[in-house]
Amino acid sequence: VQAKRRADYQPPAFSIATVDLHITLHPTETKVVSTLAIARNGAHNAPLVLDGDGLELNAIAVNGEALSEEFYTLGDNTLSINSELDTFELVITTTIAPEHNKALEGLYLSGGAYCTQCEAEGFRRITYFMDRPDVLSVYTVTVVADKSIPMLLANGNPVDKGDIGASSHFVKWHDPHPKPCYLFALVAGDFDLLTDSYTTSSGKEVALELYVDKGKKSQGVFALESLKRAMKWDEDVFGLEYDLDIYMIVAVDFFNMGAMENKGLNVFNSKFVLADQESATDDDFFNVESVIAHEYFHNWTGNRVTCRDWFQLSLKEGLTVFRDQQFSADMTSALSNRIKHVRVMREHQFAEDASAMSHPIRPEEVIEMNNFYTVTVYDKGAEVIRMFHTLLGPDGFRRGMDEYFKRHDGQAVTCDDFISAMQSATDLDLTQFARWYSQSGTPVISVEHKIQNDDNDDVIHTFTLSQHTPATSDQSEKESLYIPVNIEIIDDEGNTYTDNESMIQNGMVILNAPSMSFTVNAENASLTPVVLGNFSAPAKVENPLDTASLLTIFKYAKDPFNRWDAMQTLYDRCIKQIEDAPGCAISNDIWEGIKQAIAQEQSNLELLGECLVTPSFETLCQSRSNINVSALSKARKAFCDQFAQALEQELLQVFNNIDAASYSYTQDAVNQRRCKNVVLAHLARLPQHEGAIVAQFDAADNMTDTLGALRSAQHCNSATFDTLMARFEATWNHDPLVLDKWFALHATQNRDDIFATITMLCEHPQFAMSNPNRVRSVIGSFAFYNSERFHALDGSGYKFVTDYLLKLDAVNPQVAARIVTPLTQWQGFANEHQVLMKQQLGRLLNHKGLSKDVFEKVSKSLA
Ligand code: B3K
Ligand code: ZN
Repeated sequence: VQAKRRADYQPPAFSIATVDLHITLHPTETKVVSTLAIARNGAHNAPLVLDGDGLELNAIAVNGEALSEEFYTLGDNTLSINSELDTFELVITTTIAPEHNKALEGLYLSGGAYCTQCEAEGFRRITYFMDRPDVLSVYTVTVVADKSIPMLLANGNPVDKGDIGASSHFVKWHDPHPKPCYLFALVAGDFDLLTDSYTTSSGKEVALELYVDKGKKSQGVFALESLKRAMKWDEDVFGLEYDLDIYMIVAVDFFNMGAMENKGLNVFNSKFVLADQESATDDDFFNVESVIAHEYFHNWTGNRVTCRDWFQLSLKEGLTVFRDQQFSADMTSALSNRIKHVRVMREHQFAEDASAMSHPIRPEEVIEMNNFYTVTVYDKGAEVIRMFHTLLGPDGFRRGMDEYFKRHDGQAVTCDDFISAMQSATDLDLTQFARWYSQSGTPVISVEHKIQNDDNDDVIHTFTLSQHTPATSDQSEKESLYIPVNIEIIDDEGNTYTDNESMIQNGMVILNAPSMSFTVNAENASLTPVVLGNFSAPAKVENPLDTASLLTIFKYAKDPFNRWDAMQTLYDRCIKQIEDAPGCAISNDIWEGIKQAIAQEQSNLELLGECLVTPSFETLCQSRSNINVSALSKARKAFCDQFAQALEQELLQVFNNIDAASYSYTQDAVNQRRCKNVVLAHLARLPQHEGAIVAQFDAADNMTDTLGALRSAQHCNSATFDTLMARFEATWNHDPLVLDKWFALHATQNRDDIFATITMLCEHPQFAMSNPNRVRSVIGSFAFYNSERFHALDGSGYKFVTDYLLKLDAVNPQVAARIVTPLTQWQGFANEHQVLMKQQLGRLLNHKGLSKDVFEKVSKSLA
């Protein structure tokens, strides 16, 4: 298996101005006739090399004449055309079998509907083509199918339709915008259709169409409203308007990822479209709105300006994630969004950077591109864009974006092109900043605080910030990064201090050397440095503060993120204390401090709710090494139990004070439900509150509260949990998307018969290995979130997942390669764990016929 390297990029030897596809759909014999206008780029005599995968080649013609065999070579995954012509028309006819396509890449059947997924390299599974993002063409697509399939969709605008004989029909589509083939899409099926329209700021009317499974129309309303909000927001904030007459979204049940931004024809995992009060949680609503927006925003950041090669993926993904985050913050709340994204960074991205899969947001080397749709490229990529935004300010950032579109509209470009557009909008020198694109790993910012008396007996506080990025598996040498660090210096009465050197500008210092210092004069005051406000850089912080200082930060810091984070650090410390001395009791001072914090935030349920969440097991792992899973889990559990006992009255009071106004999906109502359910999960650790859980389950008129009750019941005795779960299943058995929540709750239970349970789940009538959502809910939830059972020291969890992956890999390598992730991240765990994990990785590596997706991750992890 050969890796590709970023450094080896070569511009395409040919261009393809137009693509005319004529596709006659059939489950096992779909015929694809592709007519390409080919032109040689420059003077050379290399053959035209086209990519192809799993295609049956039927015919090739050049300029209307069948091409005889001596003029082409058919390789395993290529078709090379040897022509001396500089321009010619190439017609290629191939046959494919969508029904047999279980990898869900290329053209496949999803519950009776045809649909496509071409990013990253799926177009080569439809026809021979230069399957790379820097070949841009204008597409005309004719879709032909039996009349039993009424809706035939492709990119762009419909330009013709009609009957073919008595039983077939066709629709012809034209997309005037040149695009790379990864943005091609075709959908054909029988759907319910929701329609609407949107008038752009320049007065253009756009038809909006949302296609959902029959009977699900009412569950599509929220998605369509979200789309309109996203269209408006992109006009308001970035001056970007939609550019076709029609925008279509199709929801399908079988999908490897969240959604896909195909030009004018987004294809979505139905999980990110369908939502209503009864079946969707507040998180589901949030995700629908944010994914709808994300794919819409790609129309400019991704489609109009696309990537030159796949190493540049963060060019569109990091930027588009940042844009959807800003949108969500504007639609909902900045604080809870920030906390949500920081949790993703700490739980998943930091873990990736600490593993053998560590890579910069612009990777250097790739075997299977689908493996690089990662939290690093996406979420750390978005953090890097956020730093541009922080450094340039909203206006500077907008100027940079305007310049980016002015320079590159209609082009396939690189991350360096983006940086250079941003550079044109600022006097800051971004040269060092650009290292964020090439350097992997999580920088650690250490804070040192020294107190001295000077000659005049003034008290001088010296604060030193230093940065250090530990070596990663892909890079041993690290350089200093350019890090914007939001900072406040406060005393224990909440007064703010300025520094003598004016290093702090607008609440921020720039740490661009191994270390930097500044001083503050303060008489009779104990000062606390409050560092990395709003998570101003994707870094870890080591700031040796005592408990009192953490509580001071909670009380007085201006930055609400820091206030939340101080509580997280406090909890982490307490858990550490119990790890070091199992059985020890957390001191009363701390409980008193937390009680005061709760009292202070009675009216701010948003912050209060988040502050009452204890750090997840996965987050705790990131500040530890040599982890014994059972010891850490036990310590976390012991802390949570003490928490519930010590704070029972305060928690109850919060719970009872939140009055259940009638259901609405508004930020206030979301904050209330969130806070109430967080509190309920704490109370669930005390047997006397079991009644409250059952009562909430009985009374709930929305999925957030139903699921909140079920999650809490995970802490109750198993009979109660089982009863509620059985009731839930009876209600939702018909709806697999809702049942996914039930699957996940079962799979994350810490119980002795967990494997019997999972085996039963896999035999459930609604479960299918061919459906990625189901597999993620059962096997993914177990591997990622059932830490105690997955990491059991008899090796049973690792083996169970491996056994499953061996089967899954033959069906859907992309999903298998995602779920193998926790097994590959053995680095932080104690040796007993490591040995067992590597044993199973070894089994995978030795497996005959292993996909290159899984091979890439497993071989790196064992290297
Ligand atoms: N661009 C797609 C992801 C494609 C995944 C390919 N394996 C979704 C998105 O980020 O918007
Ligand atoms: Zn995206």
